Amino acid sequence: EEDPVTVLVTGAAGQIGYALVPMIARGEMLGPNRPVILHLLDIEPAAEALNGVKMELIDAAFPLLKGVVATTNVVEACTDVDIAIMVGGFPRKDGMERKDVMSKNVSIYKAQASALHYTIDGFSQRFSLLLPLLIVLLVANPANTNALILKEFAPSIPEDNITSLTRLDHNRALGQISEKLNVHVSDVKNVIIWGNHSSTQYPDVNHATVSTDKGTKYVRELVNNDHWLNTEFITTVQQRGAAIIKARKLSSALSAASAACDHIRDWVLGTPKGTWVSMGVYSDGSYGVPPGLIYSFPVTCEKGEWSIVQGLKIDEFSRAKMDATAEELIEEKALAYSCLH
Ligand code: NAX
Repeated sequence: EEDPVTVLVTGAAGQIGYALVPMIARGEMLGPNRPVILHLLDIEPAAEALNGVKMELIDAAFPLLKGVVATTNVVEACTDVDIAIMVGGFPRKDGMERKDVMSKNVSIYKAQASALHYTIDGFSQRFSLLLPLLIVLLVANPANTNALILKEFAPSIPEDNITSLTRLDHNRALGQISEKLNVHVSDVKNVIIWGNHSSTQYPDVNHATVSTDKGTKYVRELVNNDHWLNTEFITTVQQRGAAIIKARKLSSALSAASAACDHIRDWVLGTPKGTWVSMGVYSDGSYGVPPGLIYSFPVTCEKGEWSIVQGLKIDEFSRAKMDATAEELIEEKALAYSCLH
């Protein structure tokens, strides 16, 4: 049997957590042969609910689940973790200023970064694990900027090991194309989400393809409606989160959990040949994106390492949208840093 992997889920008593933990325990994230130990973290007011989640995990009798730690202690939760999925955060409430929400989340991610930072030492003795060092996925909003704060305060975690979730947006874009063309979603690939996980994100289909009986075709050629692709398609993907809230009176949860599994699975086990996915990663200046931001790029992954897909042609329309979402991230970063002082 393979070595177990320890996965931390923060905000585990919340709605995404509730959808995510059974997926992990069933092997949907790391495959059907990989045992997992779950560390579930939430805050004191949610302690009882968190314990209920633990009870249900036990009751589900998942064969791959080798242990569950449910705690409100950040240090206990972070100890000996291989994969950290950060879903816990402070939501924006009616009448709250953006700065107040940012300030709450900055202090949460500063504290959790420190806890993760101090557990890293323990990893030097561990050699037979799937992953050589902790990897982190930031889901809680503002996801890109929370990831940047975490990177800042966890200097023992290499910057390449800290990413944020835009896979939900990526999957939403695949879904819209599949619906439009009436093709299987698994035949659509290589859409891109550039930038921030917010309404300024740029869903780009210029390089996206569909596998058909007659070979691989470009999405632009098959849709044959540039106006739709340049307007309604983009806004539908950008506004999808709001549309779900309107319909469900609750924000996306099962699709967010599924996207988090996809993100980690592809990162750890690799992207299929010829396929890329979108991930929020630390910018190295590729495509003229300012370095020092966590920005969503097209990436391929192999053996637990991602690399940004290079050499894609960027037209003027795309350039403007990529720059606008970078601008927003620069502003968010400044706001986050102003909360630190
Ligand atoms: P919920 O409010 O249902 O759950 C959040 C949980 O986090 C709660 O149980 C809360 O007690 C806990 N929490 C708060 N502070 C904490 C702390 N300091 N440490 C540990 N736990 C803490 O929200 P849910 O719908 O599950 O969404 C979670 C986060 O994901 C939100 O920030 C949301 O905005 C974000 N999202 C991000 C997405 C993405 O694609 N990146 C999409 C879905 C989602 O909107």
